[in-house]
This record gives sequence, structure tokens and C-alpha cells, in this order.
Amino acid sequence: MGFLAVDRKIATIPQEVIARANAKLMDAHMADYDALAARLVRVNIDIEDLVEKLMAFSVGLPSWGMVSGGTRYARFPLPGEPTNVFEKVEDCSVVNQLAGLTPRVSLHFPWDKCDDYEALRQYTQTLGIGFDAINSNTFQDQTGQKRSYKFGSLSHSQEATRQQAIEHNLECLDIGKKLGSKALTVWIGDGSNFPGQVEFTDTLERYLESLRTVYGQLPDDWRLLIEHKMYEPAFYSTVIQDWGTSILCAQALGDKAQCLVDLGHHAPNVNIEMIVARLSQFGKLGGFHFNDSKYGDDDLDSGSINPFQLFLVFNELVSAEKRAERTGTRFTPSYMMDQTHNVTDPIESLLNSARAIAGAYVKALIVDRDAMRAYQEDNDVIMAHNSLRLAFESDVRAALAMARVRMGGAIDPIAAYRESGYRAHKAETRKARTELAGGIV
Ligand SMILES: [Mn+2]
Repeated sequence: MGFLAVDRKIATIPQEVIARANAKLMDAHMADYDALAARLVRVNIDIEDLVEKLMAFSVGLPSWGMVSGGTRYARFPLPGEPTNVFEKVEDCSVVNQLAGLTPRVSLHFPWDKCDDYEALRQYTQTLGIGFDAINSNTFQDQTGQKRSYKFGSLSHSQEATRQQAIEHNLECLDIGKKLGSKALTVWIGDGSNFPGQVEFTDTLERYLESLRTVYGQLPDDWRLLIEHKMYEPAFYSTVIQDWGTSILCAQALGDKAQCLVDLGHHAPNVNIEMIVARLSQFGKLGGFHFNDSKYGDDDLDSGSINPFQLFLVFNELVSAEKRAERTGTRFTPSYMMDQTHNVTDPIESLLNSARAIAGAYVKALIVDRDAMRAYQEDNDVIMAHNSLRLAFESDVRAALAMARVRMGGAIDPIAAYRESGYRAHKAETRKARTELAGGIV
């Protein structure tokens, strides 16, 4: 699962700061680690195997999540937040250095446009960061754009607007090729606000026709990830509204097209882990946007609201991984975060989120699947359920901390980050963003 980290040549946080922070916690950490190891031995799990799997696990960071987000009402900028893509990548490297499991960044265009992509590629590489899926943006109008996306983009009623949206996606492919990305994520805001505004079948047909052109230009080793979302910005109908439409489109396009599941893009109470199981069963689970939500597409920190759901999702992912091992097939979805940080320092939110996501993964790894299957076959409901429940209730923090320490990270990432004074330093050296922008989507 995951990708290998690129060798880091530049440490953004001085390694001695991390070492000093770790020294204060090391005795307690080792005692916790030994206790967890002893507990896991009783259920036939070697903690070293877990730590090794964790170190091979990774999740991509969202470039758009590195700056303070906002709502449709306001955005409250954080002093020292990044002002361009180079500074966003620099902050990503801080997260990766301290948390260890986030060696890639997912860029969003045109937000992350720059003049020299070769310079960006090299700089990013020296920080030990690689590039995850590239995201295209046809849900808002950009300065100087000829045609408006007010009434849609890839599915727009007018051919010239569809063409403009296609060209933007092709431009994203070109940028991604320069950077070494291997996937394009397409999420469109196309839809309608009123019954009767659009014809459902026509809009989907136009979307597919547009996407076929993009798909046709996709390099052989790339994937096209289709991201669905139930509503917003369109409030009556959305063209790619759920996983059903997403998988139909992915099947219509071909093998390189897969579905991307964003945890916040479903109706309340939808069983997302089942969607994960269905998509992976049919080879169409291509990627993930991790976040959490209470009401809608809240883009809150992963694991902050419903950690049990996150665990159940990972339970399906580990199941799919094991099935792929048994059948010799490939199962390599691209794991990424898609969060908006309105009232926290994004680096601290992402450090917490990386821990929550990796924690859900480890807990899914310690589920006794053989025992659970036997209970399922005997219809022993409570014990089958407890197979999951006991894994979820385990405290695996010491295994996570050990993986971080072995990767050069921190036992307590947020404490080490605060001790480093990184943000205060950046508040002095980075120029403040002064525009009174509204929220971020
Ligand atoms: Mn998303």
C-alpha cells in the first residue's frame, strides 16, 4: 500500500529540534511500545510487522489545505501561511518530516500555477516530496477566461465552453507530466439549481464526450480519477452525483478511469465503507479524499468527527489489499487528504489527520480476519462484530509513534512543531496575503 518516500535532502525543521523534543518523551514512549508489543503478542501479532507496514503506508497532502480556508462568509488568514506553490510545498515537507507518512502533495490548477515547473519539481524533490494526482478546476471562473462556467463546464450546453474546460484538463495533464504526477482528478461542479433547468441524460452524455477527449490524451501509466459529489454548488441536481454515476462513467471510459471517493461527498448516513467495497470489488477504486464531516461537505480534519467510520473504511481497504495479494492483482488507490482548515494552523491539522488516518489503517491491520470469517460463517453476530470492535478500541499510538521516530519524525508531532517556532518565523519572512477573498471550496 502506498508509495516509497523520495530521499530527503533538505530538512525544513532542524533535526536537532526533533531530537530534543523526542528525548523528553523517549522513556515513556518505549514503555508504551513494549506494553503494546506484549499485548499484541497475545493475539499473535508482531508489532515490528505493523511498524514496517506503517512505514510503507502513505497519504498525499492537499496543496489547497496548506493555507487557511474559510467558509462562504469569511476567511481568516493565518500569519505566515504560504503565498505560492513553493511555500505550500515547503509546509508539506514540515508535515512529512514530523509525521513521516505524507511524502506527496496533490496540486490544484490554476491555483498552483507557476512560471517554472522544472524548478518546482527539483525543489520539491529536495524536500523529499513527490506529486500525487493533479486536480483541474472548472468550477470557478479565472481572470481572463473567455467563457464562464456559471452554467457548467465539461457538460455545458455550448460546445465552446466545453472545449475550454477540456483544454484546461489537457493543460493539467501537461503540467502533471512535467512534475512526474501519474493521475488527474476531475471534479466538476456542473449541475442545476432548478427542476427543468437541464436534461439529466444530455448533460451526462456531454460530460462523457468531453472526458473521452481528455482520456484519449492520458499517458498509459496515468489514471483518470472521477470524483463524485452529491450536491453543492448545484443544489437540485449534480451531473456526477454519486458512486453509481461515477463507476458507470469510469466503465464507459476504460481501464485507466477509476472512481475517487471523498468522504464528505455523500448523503448523510450513507454507508461509505460499502461503497469502498463495491468499487474495489470491480477494480474501480482509484483514489481517496480523506476528511471528516458532521453535516455536509465540511472538509473537517480526518477522524475528528467519526473515527469509527474511518476505521471501517480502512477495514475494507485492508480487506481489498489482502484479496489483491491472494489473487495477484493490483490494488493501489491513491490516498490523499482533502481538508479545509478554517480555524487551526493547517500544519497542525494535517499532523493530527495523518495520525488519525494511519491509526485507522493500523487498527484495520490488527483485525483478526480469520476469526471474524469463522464467526460470520457460524452467524455468531456479536463475536463477528467484536472482531472489528476490539481492533477499533485498541490503543495503537505507540506503534504510530515508533514508525514516526524511525522515519526521523516526532513522538509528539504537534509539540515538536510548536517548539520549532516554524510558523512564527514564517510570519516574519513571508509576505501576508492581503486580499479579502471569500471562502474556499
Ligand atoms: Mn475532494
